[in-house]
Amino acid sequence: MELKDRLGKEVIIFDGAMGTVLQQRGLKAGDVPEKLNIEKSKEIIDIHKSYLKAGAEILTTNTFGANALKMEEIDYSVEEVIAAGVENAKAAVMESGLEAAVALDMGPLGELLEPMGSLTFDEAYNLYQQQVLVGVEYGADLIHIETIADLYEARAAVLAAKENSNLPVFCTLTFEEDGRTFTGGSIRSMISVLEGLGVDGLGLNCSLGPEKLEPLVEEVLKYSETPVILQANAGLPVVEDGETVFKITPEEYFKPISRLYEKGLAVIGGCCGTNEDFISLIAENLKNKKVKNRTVTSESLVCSPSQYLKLDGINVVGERINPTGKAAFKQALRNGDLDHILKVAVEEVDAGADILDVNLGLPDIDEKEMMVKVIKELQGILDIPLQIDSSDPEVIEDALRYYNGTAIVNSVNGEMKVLENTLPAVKKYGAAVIGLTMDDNGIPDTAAGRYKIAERIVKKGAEYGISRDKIIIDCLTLTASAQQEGVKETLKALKMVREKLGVKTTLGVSNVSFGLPARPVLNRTFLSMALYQGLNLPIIDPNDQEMMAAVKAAAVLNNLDQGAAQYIEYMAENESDNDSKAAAENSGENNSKADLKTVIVKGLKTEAGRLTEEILQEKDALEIVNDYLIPALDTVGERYEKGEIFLPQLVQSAETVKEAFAVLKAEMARTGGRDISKGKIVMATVKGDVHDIGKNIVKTVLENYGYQIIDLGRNVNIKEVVKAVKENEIKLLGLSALMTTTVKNMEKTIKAVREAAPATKIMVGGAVLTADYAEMIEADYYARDAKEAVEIAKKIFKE
Ligand code: THG
Repeated sequence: MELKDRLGKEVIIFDGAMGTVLQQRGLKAGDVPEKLNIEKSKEIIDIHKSYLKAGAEILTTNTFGANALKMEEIDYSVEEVIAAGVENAKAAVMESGLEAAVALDMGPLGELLEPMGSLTFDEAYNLYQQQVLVGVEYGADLIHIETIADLYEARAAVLAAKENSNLPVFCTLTFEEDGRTFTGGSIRSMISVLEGLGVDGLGLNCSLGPEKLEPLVEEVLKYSETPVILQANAGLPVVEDGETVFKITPEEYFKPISRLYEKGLAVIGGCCGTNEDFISLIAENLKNKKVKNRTVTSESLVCSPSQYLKLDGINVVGERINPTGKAAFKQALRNGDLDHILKVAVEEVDAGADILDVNLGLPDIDEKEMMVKVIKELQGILDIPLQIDSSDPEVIEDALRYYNGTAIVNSVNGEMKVLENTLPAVKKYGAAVIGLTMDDNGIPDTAAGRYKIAERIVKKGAEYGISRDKIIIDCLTLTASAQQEGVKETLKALKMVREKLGVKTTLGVSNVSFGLPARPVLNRTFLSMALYQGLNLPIIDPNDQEMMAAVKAAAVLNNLDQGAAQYIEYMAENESDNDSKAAAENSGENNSKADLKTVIVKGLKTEAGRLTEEILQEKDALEIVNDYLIPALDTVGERYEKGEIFLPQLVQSAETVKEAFAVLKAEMARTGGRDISKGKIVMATVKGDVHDIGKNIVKTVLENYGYQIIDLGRNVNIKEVVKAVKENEIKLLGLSALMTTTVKNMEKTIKAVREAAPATKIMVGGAVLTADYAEMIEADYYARDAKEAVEIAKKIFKE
């Protein structure tokens, strides 16, 4: 049977680690494993063969880092390395006489994507595309994307794989113990996004041992309709005598695997620290076994990377990102003033919106370009799902491509042409879609007529492979002043759709009151009536507290908000918000200074620059740094540590402070005032380690706390570090190492610096480091993350 037919029915055995096995065979820190495809192909073929003998049915090519960014450092091209990689795996299959598929392995690119880093989505896509094309040319049987920590990068890789090949695509992400990826991605968002893109297998790899990953894999098994993959590490690596060792035995490794097999795991292999013994134990027990049936909880949901939203109760869609009737918004769109738009968005989120509708339709702007820009900016500062509102299928397609999550498309209607132009993109990106109950003949007068169109949309959706739980029907609000009898038909149609079609419903509520006085009363009453009929997604202005209160109340009265918990919480928060607003107004104080802090916490860059200039009229630069910038960053750091915000928002706030700093620096240059730098820090990623993502994040954050960073880059020689430390009389040095193999070089660097500059304090960080290990290699401080690095710097540079 073909692999694709067996997938999800019979357990499929993957191979185990390549990198750690190569290290055991003498690969040195800093050596590029992919080079060996060409220089030591026999050794690579040997390792593949050992996995085949152990029972692996899929071999992963030794091409984890074979992308153009990483291959810059070696003498071979991406094409040479991947061609050799695929050929080695094929040769192993041939020589062994066993049957196995060859998976083109693609790992992370090694640089962060926007907004956290500088790599664009398109650049990431192009890098992966290049790998896919070579893999296909040389005959890979499937594409395996693995160890990805950023959902956006996973999306780029999966799209590159699917758009440039017909091969099955597997994708596994790497999670930390808190159930999130390094950039804050959640399990549920991963499932929603990858399943939406139509991958053939999804799951987890690397990071922890199978026992620690067990609850996370259970969550995937509970919610993923797609076959589930696990390739865990042989436990967390520990460093003993400068060597990295994985402590778990094959037997210990297999125990949780066998439990997960009972729960429906479909594809099983190993990651760092595993070898043929691990694979052979799995194969002995599970090869060719039937995948256990599991009940999948299928739910309507939309998501951002860090937050998913179950569409099961009442969820408010904020309508304010929309130029209709708003001169200021139109002007902002024409001027490309994104900050105005972002401010509107932040306000809506603060007011309690669950989803934001994004409509940028103005005849005299390039809607497509603007839509992509706004989406990229919005997803850098917010983490609630978006609703793409456009009548142009091309705008929708691009918006869905660059949106890092599962969005709602607003909208299609019952016209065949519209359905045919829009549904393919909805399906391709796994979005949900709003269907308006109108067609070429307009809006039917009767509820039955609208229901019929709703039925047609659901049917057409099914033809494109869009399931009911991704369809939301809008029975269309009519205006009470002009079509009074139509209002009740809308409500009737809504009830029919809810009860008979069983899909979710939405309505733009405020239409109802056009042309009549006291519109809020009509809006609120209509909203309540619609909620009684089962409206799920009211599109409203969330800043209207009465409307929001009606939504919260209806959730209680419809028995959706058990124990009225959310109602009580909302009312309590609202009261205190209103109190503090009133207090601020009464005190008559100009709020712009308090606002600068908020603006930084929210990540509004242009606004931060503008406010800083304003405050400079009254205060000097250093005061601004100490009174506003630092406290704002402290707040952001605390929220990051609590898991309330994630890496994209942390970096965004740091970048926002950069804008404020730029204004302050310009002012210092003009007036020749005091130096606002809080001290000089040298930073470097140690010799042998080319991974500098972590170091770069820490650098950005430290810079924005006011420290001057002398960045020596990555793979830095010991001598170079010593020289920089001595020449600049450095009080604090930061060293980073991501790989277990380079920690040894970190120790050597520390020794050399100690001899040359005994007064310099050294902090260390990196994925594999622990406080214990930092102490062992005689670093002064261990910085778990950027926030801790700041605490250390504060201690060293006490004023
Ligand atoms: N169904 C679906 N989508 C929709 C609608 C709908 N999208 C657009 C609209 N209707 C809902 N969104 C808005 C957005 C802005 C305004 C109203 C509805 C708005 N209204 C002010 C008014 O009502 O007078 C005008 C300006 C102002 O007060 O600032 O701004 O029905 N699927």
